[in-house]
Amino acid sequence: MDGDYDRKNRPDLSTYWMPFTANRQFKADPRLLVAAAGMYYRDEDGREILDGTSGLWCCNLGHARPEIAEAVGRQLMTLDYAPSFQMGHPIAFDFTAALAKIAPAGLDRIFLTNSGSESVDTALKIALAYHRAKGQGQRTRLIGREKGYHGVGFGGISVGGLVNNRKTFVLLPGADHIGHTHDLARNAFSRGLPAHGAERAEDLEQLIALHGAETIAAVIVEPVAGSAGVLPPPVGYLERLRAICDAHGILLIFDEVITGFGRLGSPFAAQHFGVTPDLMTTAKGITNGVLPMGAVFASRAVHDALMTGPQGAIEFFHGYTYSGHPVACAAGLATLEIYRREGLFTRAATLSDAWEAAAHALRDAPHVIDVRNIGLMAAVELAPRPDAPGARGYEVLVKGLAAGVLLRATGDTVALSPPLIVSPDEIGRLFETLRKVLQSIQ
Ligand code: PXG
Ligand code: PLP
Repeated sequence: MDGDYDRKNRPDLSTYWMPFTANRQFKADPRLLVAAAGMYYRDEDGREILDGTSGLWCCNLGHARPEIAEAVGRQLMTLDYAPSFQMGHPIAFDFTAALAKIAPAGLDRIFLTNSGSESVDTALKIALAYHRAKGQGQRTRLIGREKGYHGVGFGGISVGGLVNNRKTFVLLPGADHIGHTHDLARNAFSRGLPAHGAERAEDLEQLIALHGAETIAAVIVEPVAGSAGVLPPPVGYLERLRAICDAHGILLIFDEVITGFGRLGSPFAAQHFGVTPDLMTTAKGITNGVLPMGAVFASRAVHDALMTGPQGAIEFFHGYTYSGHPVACAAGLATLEIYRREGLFTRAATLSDAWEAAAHALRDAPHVIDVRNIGLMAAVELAPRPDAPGARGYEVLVKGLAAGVLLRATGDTVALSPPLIVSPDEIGRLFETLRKVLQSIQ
């Protein structure tokens, strides 16, 4: 691991307004990562920290991959930036062609963005444009799900279902939500997909009865809810959502920002579950997290519906300065090549039995009220302290770092999603360390 950070030179922390962070608490007692390689981060004190979360669910190949660094360096010196509006450059086409090869059947028309949030807002806008192009411009309603996370754009928070991300802001008119599928009473300690809850998909029928299908443009769900604390879909649930959308002409969007790029043992969750959406949003693992990049995969039917009007007309008034950024495309191409060469799209499937066993071994650890797992994702849900919800989760994060593992805490749920290169030994160490941390806290 490179890096010659000296703690004595710690920067002034005051100018950086940090995202989704308790800024004052952090700056009083900061946690700084200064280098990374393979499965490990290094902190300010030179200690190695096992990456139990792929950074923020994005570094699926582990850290400091030389092939990616070399591809990025080469691209920077060949074509560092070029505009993508009414202009093109080859590597963006190469990259979408490579993405199309691993895409779910038929989802091979690909719009490039720079993040999951941008992918979500792009997909929602495509859905609206699609219906308008089909003469159904009254379909403007966008449906999300309780506990959903779809990034932080105004579209994404409108269909999102996490109250803290919504309540401060104004939201898109007409957005509505189906119910979440978190059901501890019936499903606690399920291994893989929970048995109960497919009937929650019928919430969509209720919204259709309430609003009229002819007002609804799209439904967006994460195939496995990630930020909410790893909620795999109940058996039969996604199939039912697909069927209801089909029956009513509603587009189905899978938000695969976390589940994409091998997390479940297939390139995408759509393939893992055998359910194909009309639009699919991705980011994160698309470049192994090393440069910002996102992609929206659209079906030919959706794409082709917009390819109308005069030849010289711009079909979709949307795009980002950095859509198809050549350097991010170079990182993405190198990333896809490593997934392919090392068989990492299916590695989560190979490891998932061992992963499941290690996760569920925590069933009897202190404070644990649920363990959930699928592919190489898991969550350990803790009973909240009656007076301080979230405090236990935060303490696990801090004590986990001190014990040498990076975990993710959302509220009192601890989430794990290591790089797909994780070894069986490291899986054991992740969960054993978590057990010791749980034993050490109140
Ligand atoms: N959709 C989904 C399903 C996501 O998980 C986004 C959209 C937004 O992506 P960007 O690239 O704009 O952040 C995400 C991102 C967490 C956590 O705490 C989850 C995400 C990001 C940061 C933290 O679990 N997911
Ligand atoms: N704001 C201003 C003033 C701009 O000129 C632009 C892009 O040209 C944007 C916002 C959007 O930036 P981006 O394309 O990077 O999303």
